[in-house]
Amino acid sequence: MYSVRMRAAKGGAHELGGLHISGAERLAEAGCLGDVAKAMIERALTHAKGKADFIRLTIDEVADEVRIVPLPMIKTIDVRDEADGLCAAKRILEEAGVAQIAAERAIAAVANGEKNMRGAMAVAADTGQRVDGCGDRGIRVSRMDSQDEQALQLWLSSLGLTGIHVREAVVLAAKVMAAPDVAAELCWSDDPGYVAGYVAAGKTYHRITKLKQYDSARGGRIFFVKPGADIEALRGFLERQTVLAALREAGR
Ligand code: WAQ
Ligand code: MG
Repeated sequence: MYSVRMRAAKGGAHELGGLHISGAERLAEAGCLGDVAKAMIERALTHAKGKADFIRLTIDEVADEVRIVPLPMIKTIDVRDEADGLCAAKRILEEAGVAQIAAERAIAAVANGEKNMRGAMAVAADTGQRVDGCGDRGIRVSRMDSQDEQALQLWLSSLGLTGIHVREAVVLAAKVMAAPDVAAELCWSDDPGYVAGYVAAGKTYHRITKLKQYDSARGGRIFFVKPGADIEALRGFLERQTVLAALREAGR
């Protein structure tokens, strides 16, 4: 099996100040690499945020042991507007043990950040202080995929959920929820036309139908980590451990 990762930017490479356009990560057998790579390149060239002028594709064989993790349950919370959505997000975060100040700081960091990151910020669940030390890049979760893509697609469509955003987000959230010391994750897309986001905590992916205004290109991800967490171990798991997310593991 191979890990395939893509990151694309406009105005030059990310590390040279380019604007992040799109990223993707999959696991694939050798025979599927061409198709997976092709789909990723197309995505970078046809993205709503603009046409990438920098595309970095990385493919490497997965040699280490693969961990199977459960997919979360999905619960949709229908909200009127983004203010209601953010209220719902704060409530769920607090139930997950995130301090109010930490939730508010994190939301402000995503909503007002002057530049979108290609990765996620890790912040302390008690204070909201940034703990990852990864700067503009953040922690990029990779080396994950579904264990059975067809089963995942069937399950999502049975819930009325189609489209790539949810599919990718639940797989990512499954890995994040299996990580050591993560209390919760908050995310909303940077795609201007995609306003839904989620809070993942415990075994549940709480979809919130509006977390930002339509047409806004501001989005991001925050991992709330428990006090005393080993950040290097967390980052190692999120960036390097190969993970397959499974329905069966979740008892469904
Ligand atoms: N690792 C860490 N952070 C990431 C990753 C990753 N692999 N991929 C994206 N991010 C961060 C990065 O800061 C992006 O700017 C931000 O998240 C948003 O990424 O159920 O599409 O890929 O309908 O635009 C939520 C689905 C979709 C809600 C979220 O995020 C639903 C989405 P995007
Ligand atoms: Mg995006």
